[in-house]
Formats: sequence, C-alpha cells, structure tokens
Amino acid sequence: MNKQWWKESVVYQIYPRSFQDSNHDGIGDLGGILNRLDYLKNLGVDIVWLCPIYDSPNVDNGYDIRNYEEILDTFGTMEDFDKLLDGLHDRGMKLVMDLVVNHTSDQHAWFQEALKSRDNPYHDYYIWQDGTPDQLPNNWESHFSGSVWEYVPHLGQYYLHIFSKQQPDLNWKNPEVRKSVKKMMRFWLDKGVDGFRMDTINFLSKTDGYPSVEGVEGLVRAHRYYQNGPLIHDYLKELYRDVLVDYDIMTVGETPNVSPEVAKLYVGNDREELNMIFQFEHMAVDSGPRNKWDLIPWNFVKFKEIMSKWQTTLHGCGWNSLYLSNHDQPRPLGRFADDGVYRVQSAKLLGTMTHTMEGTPYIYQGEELGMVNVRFSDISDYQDVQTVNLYADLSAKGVPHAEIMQKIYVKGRDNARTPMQWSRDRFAGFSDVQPWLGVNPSYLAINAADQENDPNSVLAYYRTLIQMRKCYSVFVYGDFQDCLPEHPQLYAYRRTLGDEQAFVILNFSNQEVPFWSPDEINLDRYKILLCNEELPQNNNEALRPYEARVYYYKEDGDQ
Ligand code: TEU
Ligand code: CA
Repeated sequence: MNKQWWKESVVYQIYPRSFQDSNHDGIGDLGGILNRLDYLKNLGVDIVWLCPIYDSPNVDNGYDIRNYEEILDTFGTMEDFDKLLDGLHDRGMKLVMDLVVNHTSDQHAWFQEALKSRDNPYHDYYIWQDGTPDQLPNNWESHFSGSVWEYVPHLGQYYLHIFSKQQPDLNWKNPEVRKSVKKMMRFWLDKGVDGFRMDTINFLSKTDGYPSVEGVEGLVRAHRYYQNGPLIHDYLKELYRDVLVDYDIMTVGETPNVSPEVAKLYVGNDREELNMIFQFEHMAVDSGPRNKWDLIPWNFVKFKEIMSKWQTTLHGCGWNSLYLSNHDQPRPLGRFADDGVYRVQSAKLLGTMTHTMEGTPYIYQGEELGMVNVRFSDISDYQDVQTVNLYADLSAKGVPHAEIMQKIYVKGRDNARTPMQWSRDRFAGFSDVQPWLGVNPSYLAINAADQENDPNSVLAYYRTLIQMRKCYSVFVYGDFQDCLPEHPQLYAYRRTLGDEQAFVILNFSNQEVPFWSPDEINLDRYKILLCNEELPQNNNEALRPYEARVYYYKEDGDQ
C-alpha cells in the first residue's frame, strides 16, 4: 500500500468567475475566494483546484491564456494571488493550479510573433500546414464546432486549433516550447503552489501528417490522431524529470478517451508521469458515437460496469480521481439520479458513491449544495463558446431552435457555470450587481446560507462524508468488489482493508427496493456509519428511493 497525501485528500474545484464577486462588477474574483476560505475549511476539503486565473481575453473563460505569469486583472493582482495562497496554507489547505499548455490564446505574444512571418523564431511554436483557402488540410472537427484549421492569408498557411480558433495548439515537437513551459511551471511551483491540473494533457502529441479520418462525410472528431499520440509519454516523462520530481506536489491530467489499461501508462506507480487522471468513460454513458451532443438515455448497469472496472484495474498499480461533475459537465443530479422530488437524497447518494470508492474525490463548487441545471430560454443568455458555436453551427444546418436548446439544457457547459448560490439575497449573494451569467432561479430553494445550520442539508452531509473518509482508511486504500453488477437499481460494493470492512449499498431508483447483502458478511456485526435518510430500524430494511447506506465492521476493534 503506497500511502500519499494526495490519495487521502478531498479536492474542491473552483470556477473563479462564478464563485464570489468581491468588487461589485458581477464577476467572481480572487478577493471573493479569499472571503470564502473559512467556508471551505468548514467543509473539510484539503485541496483547492483553481480553474485558470491567468491573463486572458476570455474567449474560453481563461482556457485561452495570453500570459502565463500574470493574473487576469478582472480577478485581481499577483498580490491577491499570494494572499490567497497564504490564506489556504495558513488553514492547512493546498492549492492546485490549472496548467493549460496544449494551446495558448491567439493573443499570446508567442502567437502574435508567430503570425509575423514563416521565419519568425516563434513561428514553430505552433502547428502549421501550407495550403490554399479552398482546401482544408484534413477533415478534423474542432471540439467547439467547425474545422480545426484556420487560414492565415499572408502566410499561405493554416494553423491547428483543436478548440476555438482563438486557441492555437502549441507545437510540442519544438524543444523551445517545452523549455518555455517548464520554465513557467517552475515559476508557479517556486511560489509554493501544490500541484497542477493539466488541461487536455493527452492531446499534446499529434499524429505525423495529420491524416484525415477515412470513410466519413464532412468534419469529424479525429480523437485517434491527437489523443494519446506517439510522443505523449516522452513529453510527460520530460516534465516529470525536469520539473515535477523536485517538488512535493500532486498532478492530475485531464485525459478524454483513455481506458483503464491506457491509464496505467499515465498513472502507473513506476511510470514517473502523473499522479492521477480525469477519465471520461463514465461521462460518455449518455452520449452517442458522434459527440456529447448526440443525446442517448444512460444505462445504469453500464455505468456501474465502468465505475467498477476503473476501481479494480487500477487497484494497487495506479491511482484515479473520482468525479461526477466539473465546469464542463452538466450538474450530475438530473443526469445520474433525480433533480426533482428526490434532489436532496440524490445529491447525498452521488456524494456517497464518490467518497467511498478508491481514488481522490473532487467536489465541484455547488455540488455540496445539490445545485441543478439551468434552462435559459434565449440563446443570448448563454456565454459558453462551445454552446454559442454549437447553436450557430446547428441552426445554419437547419436544426430547429427547440431541438438545439434541448441539447444545451442537457449537456451545455453553462449548466455548471451559473453563479454559486450563497444565499437568498438578490443575485444569490454572489454579487450585488447583475452577474456575467444569469443566476439559476433555484437559488431561493438551494443556497449555502439555508444549509449552513441545517443538519439534514446536503452541505452537512458532505461535511460528514469528508470526515468519514478521513477516519476510515478502508475508503481510501481498501480493495473494491462489486457485489451486484447486474442489478438494475442497486449499486452494492465492498471495500476491504486488513481487518476493516465496509459495505456500501446505493439505490439509484425512485422505487423502494428490497435490501440485499452478500452471504459472506454477517450484517449483525456491522454498524451503519452513514445513511442519507433517517436511520432504518433494522440493518436489512428495504431501501427507500435514492437511499444510500454505508455499513462498517472492524474485527476486534472499537466501532
Ligand atoms: O476541456 C477539454 C475537453 O475535452 C472539453 O472540450 C470537453 O470535450 C468539453 O468541454 C465537454 O464536452 C478542457 C477544459 O476543461 C475546458 O473548459 C476547455 O474549454 C478546454 O479544455 C480547452 O482548454
Ligand atoms: Ca469581481
């Protein structure tokens, strides 16, 4: 058992623009976060992951970086940043920064230089293809709609952008690029930050020649040609060897389209690459083959199969992260449980799952309150570049408004980006002026202030979950066994660590379901550590809709 602080920690993700405004401009900022540090401390989280706060023109809300070593002025100053870092450290918490190095902003000085001429020293910092305006280099589709290629007439060349055209991809084959990135990483690590969440890190190495995907009409996502590419492990090992190994930090790579077997190459104990990754397999259970907008109903048994497979494949040889939401995903309640009548039970149920599996749990801001998706009726109320581009693309293709909006309601990224719901005050206590993105009207029913002193709130439950994980290492290091893989409503699993045993049973349905437990365990010896409803009279009482129960037993120990 390879013990590490980042395995025993719980991470809280902050989307700074939407967390807390402190200077009355309707945009969240560093001062706002500083004012909420005690809230985070009381919640019990150990690490804060901050989405990008660097200087940026904000086409993609900070994932388009103009200057890696400056703070976006809307968010504050470097002094504010230092205060925030100290504030977290003083409270015994750590700070993880977003590292976005697959691409920069087109406003970054490197790209501005690169545009000047083919023989500018920075030209080779980016990825170019010679061509003519009428003939795209290949059929790859951008994640944000349209082609990945943008033509620059005065150069007679296209540049590659997997995301928006304001986010040109860096050329990792160029050693100067890698040198610049490593220098920048040291800049932040030397300030004392405690790690990096590495954006789209498995996109860095592209297939030579940028081949088109065969046998398809029109543009298509060409994942196989730019994810997990030929040199990706060389690049990650280089970052590890030349920078990361010198610091006691954590790294988590964002890696779409990675199976548990491939994950071992990124996070295997002996690999010297990353500590853990965000995998996306469980996020794809409600997407068809084309992309996430291809809506299909999710399959619970399939979902469990994925979750369990990741548990068992990485056990003992690598580490994973546990998440059901972030700033790119819709809110999880309506997606995996219920965001209506059983909203509170559902929020607690999903939290129970992510805090009782192997891996490091991530809480996305508002998840600890049970926040839900938003439905704005007008496309002009949406801010996300991916959503806005999708709407333009599909309406140009004749798809009716209602059909596009339906996709946005289910999968749009702004679902997760509406302002944090602090109180019943105007604008949910996020700001005292109209925020940059509309407040979800649900704030009157769902907000931190109301939940603060309510022992039955989602917030109180999350505090308990986090404490429970800290008290019982079986939840961190225990091995995992899925007891009922085929059951259409229940997820039931065991965790075992030495003389510690836990049995978790989760009802993912709106029906009452008869209790079940494995023959091998004598339930009389177990106590219920946690339940998201009033405690049942008997250990084996039927499970109420969306009920979660955690049983625990320790040989000879005090329980
Ligand atoms: O997301 C990477 C990514 O793969 C997303 O494009 C994902 O496909 C989509 O958002 C959800 O369907 C990262 C960041 O998390 C995201 O916010 C950025 O927009 C993107 O990279 C570009 O930096
Ligand atoms: Ca502000």
